[in-house]
Amino acid sequence: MAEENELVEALVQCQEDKVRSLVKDRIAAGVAAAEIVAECNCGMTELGERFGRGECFIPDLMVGGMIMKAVMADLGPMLEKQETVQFVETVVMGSVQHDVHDIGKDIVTMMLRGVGFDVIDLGVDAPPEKFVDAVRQHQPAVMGMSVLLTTCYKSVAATVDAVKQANLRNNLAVMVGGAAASNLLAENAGCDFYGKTAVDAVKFAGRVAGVR
Ligand code: B12
Repeated sequence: MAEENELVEALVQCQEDKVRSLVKDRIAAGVAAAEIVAECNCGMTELGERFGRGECFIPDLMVGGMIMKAVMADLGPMLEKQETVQFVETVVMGSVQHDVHDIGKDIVTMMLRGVGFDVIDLGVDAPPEKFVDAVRQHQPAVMGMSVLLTTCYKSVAATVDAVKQANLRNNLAVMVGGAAASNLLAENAGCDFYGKTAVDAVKFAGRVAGVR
């Protein structure tokens, strides 16, 4: 197997020790954290595809998720420590209602904090009212939603609608991402931006804050 696929395959096979040792090698070799995250993401996507084909089961996804969290703990200092410009802007971030996937949302949160945003993390399964309350209280420049389940499309639309109903949509940039998100979802649900990766989230928030 080619060296660049070893990490992906180790993650798919849920080999925690091997994954962490390969990640440590990459960190030592100076590979950027975002690149390591992207490689791990390929492994998680492949794990999900195997689950979709009935080749592995929920416990495998859970173990994969736990390994990914351990990797994030190893990468944390790199994700959180970049050339920091202290922004004054706030971002409200959460996984939408009925969705408990949090790994991608946490990576986005860490990377935004890394470039100086104040991120209010609403956690997982966050109902529209929780987003509305946070936007009202913290007046963020950006609201970000993470969605991994296609069954949660309506949660994305309901969250944007609730924010509009509360008259909080003006001056708020809304972004959506996660494995189930797309440009089409963003458009249909009334979001301003769809981002494929955490780096896209950081670039969009930076543009909104007027720094990129
Ligand atoms: C691990 C995992 C789990 C774990 C989650 C652990 C955790 N703490 O998060 C557990 C076991 C809990 C789980 C449960 C379920 N899961 Co699951 N899971 C996965 C898996 C394999 C990996 C997800 C992951 O962490 N990826 C790695 C992270 C880094 O990627 P990411 O979240 O996409 O984030 C990146 C980008 O998308 C982006 N991003 C993320 N959020 C945002 C937000 C913004 C604003 C922006 C700009 C960018 C952005 O940045 C990140 C880094 O670049 C996926 C497969 C996949 N393709 O995603 C299935 C998957 C999402 N799960 C799936 C399913 C079906 C389920 C269950 C319904 C299974 C069941 N029968 O119970 C439950 C649902 C639970 C619920 N109510 O939410 C399906 C969804 C299918 C669909 N079309 O809806 C998938 C796609 C697997 C599959 N192919 O069938 N799951």
